[in-house]
Amino acid sequence: MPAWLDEIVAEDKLLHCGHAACAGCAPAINVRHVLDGLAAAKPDTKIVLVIPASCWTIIAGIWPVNAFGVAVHLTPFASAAAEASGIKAAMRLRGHEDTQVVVWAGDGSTCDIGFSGVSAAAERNEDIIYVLNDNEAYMNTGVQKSGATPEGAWTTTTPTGGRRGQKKDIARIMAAHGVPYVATLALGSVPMLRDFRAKVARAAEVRGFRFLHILGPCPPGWRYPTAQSTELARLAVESGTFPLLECDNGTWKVTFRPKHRLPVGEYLGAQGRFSHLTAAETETIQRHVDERWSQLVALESLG
Ligand SMILES: Cc1ncc(C[n+]2csc(CCOP(=O)(O)OP(=O)(O)O)c2C)c(N)n1
Ligand SMILES: [Mg+2]
Repeated sequence: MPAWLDEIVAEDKLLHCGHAACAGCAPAINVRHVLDGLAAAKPDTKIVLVIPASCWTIIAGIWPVNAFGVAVHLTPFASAAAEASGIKAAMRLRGHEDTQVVVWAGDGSTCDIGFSGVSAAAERNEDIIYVLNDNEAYMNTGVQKSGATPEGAWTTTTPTGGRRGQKKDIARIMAAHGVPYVATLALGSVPMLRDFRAKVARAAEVRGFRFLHILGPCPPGWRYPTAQSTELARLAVESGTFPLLECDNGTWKVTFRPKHRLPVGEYLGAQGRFSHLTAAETETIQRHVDERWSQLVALESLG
């Protein structure tokens, strides 16, 4: 085997080069930081990834092909959280209590089709890490609207005028289950990377149901040039559209506070999926972002 191929398939790489993600796929960077962060937190820990139907079924590959350097278990939408719970129970029975069982699931799977299973696993406080890889639509099947699609966004099922109503607030819904740890994460800058890795490290340490909601900018679905994924994540956070939060044992905290929140139009204007919005519609979205920000700050002061 040539040396460069050796390097690509090296055992210590948790996501190998040559995987099938699109150019500019932000989740391909995010997943590396989740896996590297978990491995760094507990070097001897084995990781099992549980992936329901999504872009990542394709990217991970089907046996005997595996783009990951960890075990991968592919599932239907509805059963990902249940299968992860079962794998954890089996590992415990075999004496591998420390195995991190990690669900890596899309927003369609988590917020809509598989939600009952996610809610049930959270309610049982299963000892798993559930990661919502949120690219804000059913991307693998061609950009259909999900419960996590933001207000005003074009999708193939909201072709005229964009999505009506607001994105489902899944972080607060999951926190309302009383689980030990919920956090939102995005990779848009070096300070955000620090925030991201701190949250993964915290998730590695906590026992019980942990929920990480990660924003995953998607060039073909959001319609922006492939080199801009990190910039899009930065604009999402700094405009307050995707606030970085955590709820650690019931205490809410805004973990990253932009000095000056950017106008939401700067974030929306960088993406083709919002190009049809009028000034008045952008104003309405700005108002909703401002209202949610005030609610979060109030939640924090209650903690
Ligand atoms: C029950 C069921 N309905 C529909 C599909 C087809 N399907 C496969 S992947 C996918 C999109 C999933 O969207 P999301 O969970 O957001 O993940 P993404 O593709 O965006 O990564 C759909 C609809 C399926 N596999 N199973
Ligand atoms: Mg999706």
